Amino acid sequence: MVHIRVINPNTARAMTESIGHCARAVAEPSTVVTAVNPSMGPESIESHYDEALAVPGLLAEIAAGEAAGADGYVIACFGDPGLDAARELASGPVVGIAEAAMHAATLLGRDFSVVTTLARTTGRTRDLAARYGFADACRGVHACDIPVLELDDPSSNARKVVADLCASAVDRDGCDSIVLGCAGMASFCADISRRVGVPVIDGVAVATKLVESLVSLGLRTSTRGEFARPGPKKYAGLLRDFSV
Ligand code: 5HY
Repeated sequence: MVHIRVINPNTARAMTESIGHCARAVAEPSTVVTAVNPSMGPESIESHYDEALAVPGLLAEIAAGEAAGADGYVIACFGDPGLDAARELASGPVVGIAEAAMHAATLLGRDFSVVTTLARTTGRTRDLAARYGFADACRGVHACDIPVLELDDPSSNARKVVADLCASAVDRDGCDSIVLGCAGMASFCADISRRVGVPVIDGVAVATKLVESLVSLGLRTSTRGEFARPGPKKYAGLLRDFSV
């Protein structure tokens, strides 16, 4: 039995439920998926400020996972917030959904395009593509300009808007696959795949399977160097409880 803790780093419970549903849909029957979100932090992550303030809550959920015996973790936010810090804290593997989706895309073709939420997040997506070695493979990053929390609001028509943008991205960029740029788009994946004629990649599903595979292979983050557990240190003020 593998226990995976899927962490939605924002505080939107309904979104966490949807993410958990998508992760369980692809996990092995013997895998236990616990979908959680912090009780502190931003209700959605759409800026560098949001992302920075989401990290303490994310790390608190990693610490809670360690206490609960989790074998591995998925960071279910397309900015992969706090990924390095989470790897220092977790005894099992930690995979971000952007990292997972981009790796999968390059296993399925030469290049990919990303369809994300707000235009202001496209820079972060390009930073991650470069960090993961996919700057050349990332043909385009396209924003649908629908806020994260409106993606599951039927009146926003988000599913159609995102599908249309995926189809036009394939035409404009000539990319081999599409990466969905938000955990809130995970439930759109099957419909859009039927429509656009190229692989459409949801990072929640890929990251869940990657963590499951790494755990079943007995593989975890190397603790020899930069991802070794941080030494004891005092933290003051609001963060006083974050001493490790
Ligand atoms: C996400 N924000 O996946 C990102 C998407 C984005 O709250 N969950 C969020 O717009 O960067």
